[in-house]
Formats: sequence, C-alpha cells, structure tokens
Amino acid sequence: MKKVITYGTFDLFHEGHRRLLQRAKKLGDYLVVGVTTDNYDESRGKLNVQQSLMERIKNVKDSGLADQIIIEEYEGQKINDIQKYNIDIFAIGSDWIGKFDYIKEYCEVIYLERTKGISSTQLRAVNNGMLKLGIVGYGRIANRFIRESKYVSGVNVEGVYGPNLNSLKKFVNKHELAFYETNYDIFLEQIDAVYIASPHLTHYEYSNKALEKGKHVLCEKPMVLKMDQVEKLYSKAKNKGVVLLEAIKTAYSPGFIRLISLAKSGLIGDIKNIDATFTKLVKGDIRELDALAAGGSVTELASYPLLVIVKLLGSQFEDYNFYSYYDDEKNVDLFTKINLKYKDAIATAKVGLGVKSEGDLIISGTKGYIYVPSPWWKTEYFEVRFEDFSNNKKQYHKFEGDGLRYELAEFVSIINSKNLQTYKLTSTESCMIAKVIENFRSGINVIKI
Ligand code: C2G
Repeated sequence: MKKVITYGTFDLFHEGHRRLLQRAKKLGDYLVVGVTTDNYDESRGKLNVQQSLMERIKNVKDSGLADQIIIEEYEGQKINDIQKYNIDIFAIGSDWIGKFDYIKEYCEVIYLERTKGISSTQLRAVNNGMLKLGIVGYGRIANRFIRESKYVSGVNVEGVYGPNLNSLKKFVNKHELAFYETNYDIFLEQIDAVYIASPHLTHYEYSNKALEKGKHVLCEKPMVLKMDQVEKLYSKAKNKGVVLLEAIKTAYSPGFIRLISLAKSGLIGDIKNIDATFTKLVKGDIRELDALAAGGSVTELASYPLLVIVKLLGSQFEDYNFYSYYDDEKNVDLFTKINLKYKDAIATAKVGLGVKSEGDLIISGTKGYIYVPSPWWKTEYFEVRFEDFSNNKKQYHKFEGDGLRYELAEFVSIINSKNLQTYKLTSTESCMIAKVIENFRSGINVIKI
C-alpha cells in the first residue's frame, strides 16, 4: 500500500485545499492529512487563522478525502511522522517549492501546482471570508508581498495590474496568479481589494479610482506626497464604506505595538525627545534617486521615523526644519535631518540614501529611556534603561519574515471586522506624515548643506 502525507492549516476550506487533497490522494492508496495547531501556526508566523483547530479538522474530514487525520504541533514533526506512519510520498502545494527538499532523505517529495484564483464569484458563498486581492505593480516590494501573503489566512492574491505586458506575464507565471491585466478598470472588476505597490507618483490616481469603485485599498508608503490628497482619499474611503490603509509595515508589527504602549505607559516618565534614524545606501539609475519619480531620502524613508514620532508625540507639531545634503545634479536629497518641535517635546528623524548611520531609535523621558537597536523599524528587541541600571528591562518580540504579513493581516482583519479602521495607523497619523513630506518637498524651512 502506497501511503501519502500532506499538511496544512485548512482554514476557511476552499477549492485550492480540496483540489490539493484530491490530487495528493490520487498519488497513492492512503492519505494522511496533518492539520496544524494554533500554536504551531503562530510559531511559524502564520497570521489571521480564523477557524479553531476543531473546525479546521472538520473541514478536512468533511472533504471525505482523508483516510487519517493527525495534528501537526511542532517544527520538525514531519520527519517523525513520515517514519512513524511509513509514508512513501510527501505532497504539498507548489507555493512551498524547495522548502521541503530536506524530506527527500525520508520519502519521495512531490510539489503539486497550487490552485490559482480560488475565490471565483461562484465559490464566494462557499468560501465565505476569502478576500480576492489584486496587486498594482510588479517590482521588488510586490514580489516580497506575495511571498509574505502565503502567511496570511483569508486572502488570496488573484492577479496583477501594470503597464508592461512582458513583466506582467513573468510575474503571473512566477507567482502562479490567476490573471494579469493592463486595463485598470477591468482589473478592478475582478477583485475585492487592491495592494498598490507602484511608483510614488501613481499612488493617488490608483487609490482614488479603486476607492471610487468600492474596493479596499492597501497603499505602499508614502501613500501620497500631499496632505490634502490623503484627506481626500480617506474621505472617499469613508463615503464608500471601504478600508484605506497605508502600508508602513512597522506600524502593524507586534514588537512596535508593544514598544509604543510601553513608552506611553509612563514607565520612562514624560517623553521629551525622540531620535529615529533610517539610512539605506543605494547607487545607480534607480527610482530612489530619480527626482522625476519623487526619489530622495525623505520620500523613500521618512515614513518610518515619522511614524514613531506621530505615535508618541501626536500630529500637532509647532515648528520644524530640515537640514539636507543634496545631490545637486540629480536634485534629490541624499541625507536629511528633520527636526520637529512640539509644545512639550522635540524629535529628530534622520534619513539617508547616500549617507550611512546607525539605524537605531531612542525615546528619552524624564525617568528613563527606551533604546531600540538597528533595525528598529523591524522592531524585535528593545531595552528600557534607567539611571539605576538594575531596574533596566529587556523585551523581545518576534518579527516574522519581511514583516509585510503584518500589514496585510491587519488589512484583512479590519475588512472582516467591518470596523474599517485601526488604531495602529489612523488617518490623522497618515496625514501628519504626508504633511511633513509635503513641507520638505515644497522647500519650506529646508536648509541645504
Ligand atoms: N493550496 C493550494 N492552492 C491554494 C491554496 C493552498 O494548492 N490556492 C495548498 C497549499 O499549498 C498547501 C495546502 O493547500 O499544500 C494547505 O494550505 P494552507 O492551509 O494554506 O496551509 P499551509 O500554510 O500551506 O501549510 O505544515 C504546514 C504546511 O507547511 C503548509
């Protein structure tokens, strides 16, 4: 008897799951299905699982395709199961290609092509809860986003929109998506929500049109470069009853959320100063250094330090200035120090594409300070430090993968909750970030060095 094993979360059981089990079963005579526990999913960084383990086991049982159902509880269990149940074939979806090659030492490994476009309208009622997402753009961040989306339950990336047919075809093949489209209106008709990962200057138009058509929008940062445009987009989202969210990944990550609430708790006293730095050296003819594509350190990177500043000190700063080192030929800033003065506190954000510095964050209060080492925007570890260092505290929170899964998980979760907004990044906070970027771009209080 040929025995096959496969594993999965099987949350909101859909056509992709059913087809996978069907084909896995056909590979042999007896199919063992491992269903992941909530704990294991958490430890492997899977977010937003909506059904309980019991419900998910029932999903698999009701498919009638499993001869035996087991529970997957820990990293490395697959090797033990394969030996324990005398398994001949390990089968899994092609989204995991290469990941399970280590199992070849124990049995045959077969990657089955994943099902594209699982949540067609026809299946919608059955799949209750699966969000159809489309991506605008096929650059580096879009590639990373798709990889991360596999770790978020309840959403499927269906298709991609962009101007270049060849790039679209490549992207769709690489990521096994259901469709590509060069017509934005037709693209929007096929999805519930859109992730905008195109160049900065295109964000407003794409977001605006998607909202107009009643689609939820997750837009890469900086969402737009003018405050009145952010306001217009949020007001449109509100009128249409859909979600608009700025994709600043840090805002949604567990470590950063804990950092903010701890800093606000009074543990370090009143916050008087914030120093946040983010630099990334880049070279060549790239978008980041192209003035016509709104490149430069502030537009590329300032969203992150401004995020922590607005979260802790609010959006009502009283005064500001910018010290900036420019590449005069390219007309882009290679390093900028943003100084903000509030009624009771001051803050500095340093960003650089042509100057390297330590990417850390210090939040200084009247009783102590919080130190977050580089890269603080992927908040994993931080220390609360006092004059008497025996009172110091250390905290660690895992930051999974590229962190893009956190913004996507929040996006899906607020769509499902019908709440349509989140305290993790509010419209007022997004507006403040845009306002600072806008002031810089219009040259107000910019002192060049
Ligand atoms: N799948 C598919 N087509 C889809 C979606 C999922 O073929 N459109 C497959 C996946 O590749 C996987 C199975 O269905 O083989 C279960 O998918 P999930 O429930 O998302 O579980 P997953 O996170 O892939 O768990 O130990 C767990 C495993 O590593 C995989």
